[in-house]
Amino acid sequence: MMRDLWNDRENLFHPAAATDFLAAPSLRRIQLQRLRATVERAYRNVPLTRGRMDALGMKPDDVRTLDDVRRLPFTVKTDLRDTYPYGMFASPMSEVVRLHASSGTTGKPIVVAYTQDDIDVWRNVMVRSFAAAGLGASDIIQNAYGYGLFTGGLGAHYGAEALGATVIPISGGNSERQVMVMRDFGSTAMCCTPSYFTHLIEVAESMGVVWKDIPLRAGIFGAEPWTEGMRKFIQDRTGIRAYDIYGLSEIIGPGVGIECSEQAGLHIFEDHFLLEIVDPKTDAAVPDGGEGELVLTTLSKQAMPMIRYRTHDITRVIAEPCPCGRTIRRIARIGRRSDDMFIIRGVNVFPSQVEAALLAVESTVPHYQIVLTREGGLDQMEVRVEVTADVFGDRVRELETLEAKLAKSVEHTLGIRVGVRLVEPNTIERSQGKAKRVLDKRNG
Ligand code: DLL
Repeated sequence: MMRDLWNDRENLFHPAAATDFLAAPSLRRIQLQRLRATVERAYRNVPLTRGRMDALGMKPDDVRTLDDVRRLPFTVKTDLRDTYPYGMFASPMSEVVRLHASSGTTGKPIVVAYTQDDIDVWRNVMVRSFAAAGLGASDIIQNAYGYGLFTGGLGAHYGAEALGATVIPISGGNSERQVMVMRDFGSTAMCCTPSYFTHLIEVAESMGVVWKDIPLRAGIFGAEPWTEGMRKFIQDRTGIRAYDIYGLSEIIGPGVGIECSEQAGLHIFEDHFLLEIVDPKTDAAVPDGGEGELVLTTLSKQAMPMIRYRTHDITRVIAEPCPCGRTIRRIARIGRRSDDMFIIRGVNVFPSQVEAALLAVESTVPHYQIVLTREGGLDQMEVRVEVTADVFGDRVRELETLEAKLAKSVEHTLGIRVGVRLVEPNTIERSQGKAKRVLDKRNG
C-alpha cells in the first residue's frame, strides 16, 4: 500500500503526463489543429486518400470542426493490403526511420512506418501509459512482448526507458527463464499478453515461486481480448495489479490507450488519436455510452497518417469523468472484435463470452480452446478446458460434476447447449503472444 502511494505521487506529475489533465477546450483545440494538418498531409501524399476525398468532392480545407471528421472517407485493413508494402506512406523513405509489420491471418503482412517524430510520439504515449498504471523510475520492467516486427516489444521498450525505469528486454518465450529473471532480477512489472502471463503463473508456481515473496506488483497486459474474470484470476492468484493496455500497429502499436489505477476503462491518448464509435453495419455515429466499432484517426503521425481507420474492435465511450483526474476520455475494455464472432446453430458467439462463462465457475484455470466442427451438416462446438493436476487426479464423478457446471455456465451465457471437455494439464497449446482461442475445423 505504501508503495502504491509513493508511486502514484511520483507519476501523477510525470512531465509527459501533463497532457492527460488538460482542460477539454484546450485538448479539442489541439485535436482540431492536428486533424487539419493530418488531413492535409494525407491528401497531399497518399493517392488513395486523395482519390477518395476527391470522389466525395472534399478538400482538406473543408475540415473546419472536429465533427467534420465524420465526413471523411474510412480507411480499412484491405487498403493497407492493396497498397502493400509502402502505398500508404506520406513521408519519403529518407525520413522513415523504422518499419514494423503485423502478420494478420491471411497472406501478406501489413507494413507500418515511422519517422523520428512518430517514434517520439510513440515513446511519449508509452511513458504516459506506464505512468497511468502507477509505474515510475524505480520500477524494473520485464518486457516479454515480442521484439521484432511486432510493435509490442520495441514500443514498450522505448516507453519504459524514457520513463526512467529499468527495462529487461527479454522478449517472448522461454518461460522458465522468464520466471528465473522475474525472481532473480526482482522485476516489479511484467509486460506481455494476458494469456502468456497465465501460462507464466503456472510455470512460476511449478518452480516454487511464492508470489508474495517476489517484488512483482503490476502487469501491463494487452494485444488480445481478455475479460474481467481473467483479471480477477490473475490478481487473486498473484497479488499483482493487472492493467489493460490497448493499441494496434496501423495506428502506432501499444499505447493508444491504457487503464489508470481505477482500472475502470482505458484512457485514450486523445491528443494523438481521435476516437469515434460507429455502428459497424450502418456506419452511423453512435452516441457516448453506446456500443459500436472503434474508429481512430491519427493526429500526429507523419509517415503513415490514418484517417478514420476501422479497427473492428467493439467498445463504447465512457463519458463520465474519471476519479483519477485525467481529462482524456475512456473506452470500455475491448471484449471482442466485430470479425471474431462465429455462428453456432444460428447463435452469434464471441470467444470472450465463453471465457467469462468459464471463469465464473470456481477452480477453473484460464486455459481453454473452442473447437468448431461440422458433423452431418450440423455445426458443433466443444470447449476444451484444462484443469490442474490435482483436479485431474480427482475421482471421475468429481470431474463430471465440474464439466457439468462449466457446460451449464456456458449454456446460460450463450443460450445453446455446447460440449465441455476437461483435458489434462498442459494439453492446450501455449502461446508466447496472442492466444489462439478458436480452432475452426468446419471447412476442410
Ligand atoms: O497488438 C499492439 C499491442 C502490443 C497492444 C502490446 C497492446 C500491447 P496488432 O498486432 O496490430 O497490435 O493487433 C491489434 O489486437 O485491433 C485488437 O483487436 C487487439 N488488441 C490489442 N490490445 C488489446 C486489448 C498490437 N487490450 C489488435 N484488448 C487490435 C483487446 C486488444 N484487444
